[in-house]
Amino acid sequence: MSNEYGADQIQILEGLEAVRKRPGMYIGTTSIRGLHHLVYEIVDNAVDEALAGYCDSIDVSINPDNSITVIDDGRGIPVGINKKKGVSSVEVVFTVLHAGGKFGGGGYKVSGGLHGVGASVVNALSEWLEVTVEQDGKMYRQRYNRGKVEAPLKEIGTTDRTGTTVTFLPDKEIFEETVFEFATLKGRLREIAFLTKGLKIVLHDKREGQEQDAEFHYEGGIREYVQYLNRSQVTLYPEIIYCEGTKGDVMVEVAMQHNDGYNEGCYSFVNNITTPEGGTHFTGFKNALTKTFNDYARNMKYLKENEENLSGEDLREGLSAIISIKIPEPQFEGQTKQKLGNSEARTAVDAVVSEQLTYFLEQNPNVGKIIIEKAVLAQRARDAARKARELTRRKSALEGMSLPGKLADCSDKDPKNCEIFIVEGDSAGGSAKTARHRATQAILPLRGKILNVEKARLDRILGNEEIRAMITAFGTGISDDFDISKLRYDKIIVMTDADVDGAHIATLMLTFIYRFMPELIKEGHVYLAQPPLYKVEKNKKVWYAYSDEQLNSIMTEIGRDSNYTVQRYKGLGEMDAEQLWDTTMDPQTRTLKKIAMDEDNPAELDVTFNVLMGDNVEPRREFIELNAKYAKNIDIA
Ligand code: TSJ
Repeated sequence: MSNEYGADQIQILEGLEAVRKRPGMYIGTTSIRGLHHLVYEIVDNAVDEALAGYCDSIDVSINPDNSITVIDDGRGIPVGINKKKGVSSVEVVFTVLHAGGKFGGGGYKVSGGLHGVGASVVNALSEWLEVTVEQDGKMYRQRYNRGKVEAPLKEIGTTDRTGTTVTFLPDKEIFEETVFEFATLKGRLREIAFLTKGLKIVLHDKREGQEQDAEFHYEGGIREYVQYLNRSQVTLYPEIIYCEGTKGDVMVEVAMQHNDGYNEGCYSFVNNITTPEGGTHFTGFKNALTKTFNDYARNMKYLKENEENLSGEDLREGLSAIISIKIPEPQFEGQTKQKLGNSEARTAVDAVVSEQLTYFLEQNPNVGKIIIEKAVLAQRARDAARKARELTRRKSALEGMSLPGKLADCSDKDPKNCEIFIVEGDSAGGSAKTARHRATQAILPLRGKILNVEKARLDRILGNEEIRAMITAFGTGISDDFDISKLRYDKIIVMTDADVDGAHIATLMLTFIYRFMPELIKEGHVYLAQPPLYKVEKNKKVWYAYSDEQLNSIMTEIGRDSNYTVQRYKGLGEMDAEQLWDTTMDPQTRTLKKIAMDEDNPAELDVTFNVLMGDNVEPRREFIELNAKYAKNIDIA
């Protein structure tokens, strides 16, 4: 029977052609984020097999040619002929849009939201893709090129295992970038492993010279996730509060624990996908938490009748929590389609958390007391902060936003042309003021180490002079008052010494920006300046080296035996204005690192900052990792 050019096949080709024409409609973006989404999409299919109870382990490899291989030990995609389409179910999965999991029977298909668009989308956007199925002692294989079938699924041998293996090479015609980042994949795979208790996920980087592996396997699931979030914090009690239950079609799982810090670290997920904007499930959690703790505080007489209720914010100060639900048909709302809309999710989470948290508090009154005491302190501090803030707001309104005295502002009034250098130390600030291009470059020198915002409450943070100087210079306001349209500079460039202290100061500044103005980072306005480490001179010619490797190659170039000098820069202050301009500030020749963040894994980034700034860790090594992960070299020249 040969119906290769039947109506179905023509429709399929048109479908995949549409994906190639408008990839953004299917994966959101063709940037590196979209590239990583291809991996998540394939992995999600294997995770569904794990959720159905048939798969224990998933193995992901970045191959030397930058293709990706995903292997699971599930049942294998069904190989039989699909009656409706007249081809194998495997071929249906890879060629029909939205086909994933809709064949066969039973099973609890939960992929949704941004992912779950189907393996066919990955296929359409890959130069080639190869699938191998091992099932009932036999091995089957099929290959595709840019979504087009090479030949029908073929039996190629025997096997004693079962599972599915998919290898694909993202299409260079489609993606702006085709080099995968190990750290990004690692972060998301760790997250999936936390959210899917018992599932083992291994990641291999097989690219030459950067071979490495990571393995994730959490029998405790989201309980271990909360421990991980609090790993560099001082926790207020050893227990992880855990609630689990199903209401109607909604499966609810919540884990939480307070630390002695001031940040709220609550992350919600729907079908394993992060919902940074929350939604009904998160609202249900917050409602249950606030009501249960207030009822408890009144019953236990921690709150007197004339005292105000504790607010949700007070109760969530220092709280690390994971809210994970599984729902058959998630509805996403809002501009970015990241906010859950299903009202049954709110009632389900509210019911499960209210019931089980009440029970937990009855069983653990000592924990209840600690949490209420923390919230009462938070309530008092919040009142003080509100007053401090109103004061600064009124002040800035009265003074018409007077700029900080130390700021050497630029003269150009169009923010698009302007940049501000936040400079460590008064002496480097002085050189920078001399060196700068006055029309477009502003300089704000900061004295010494700025306040660590991870270790202070809002009232103290807003009382800090260096921080207030940054807030007024940027012009945007902070937190709820933040307004990006008021940004006074297109680029905010943090310029510190190229040593451990400088890295620490840069991290303090980035932490402040991240906590109070995260949109600046999301929108790509924040950069790190890259001062040189060495100056090499020979016969009045000068070279600058920004790394040890670069120094080595310069030395090789000029010959080590000849007459030269090498100067190691210890700080910005050792450069005169001209050198600072030439090496670090001149837009024509400098290199900047843009600070970026992985929006698919906000929890990881939050935790990176509190690990960096916490007491328990030596920050330098992690800071270098942070740079490697979130900062990209961009040459402006
Ligand atoms: F979709 C895919 F190709 F991207 C993909 C699917 C990739 C990988 C790595 C794994 C999988 C996959 C699919 N693993 N396991 C499955 N399972 C099924 O497709 C399956 C097997 C049996 C039955 C059944 O009802 O008997 C149903 C399903 C959905």
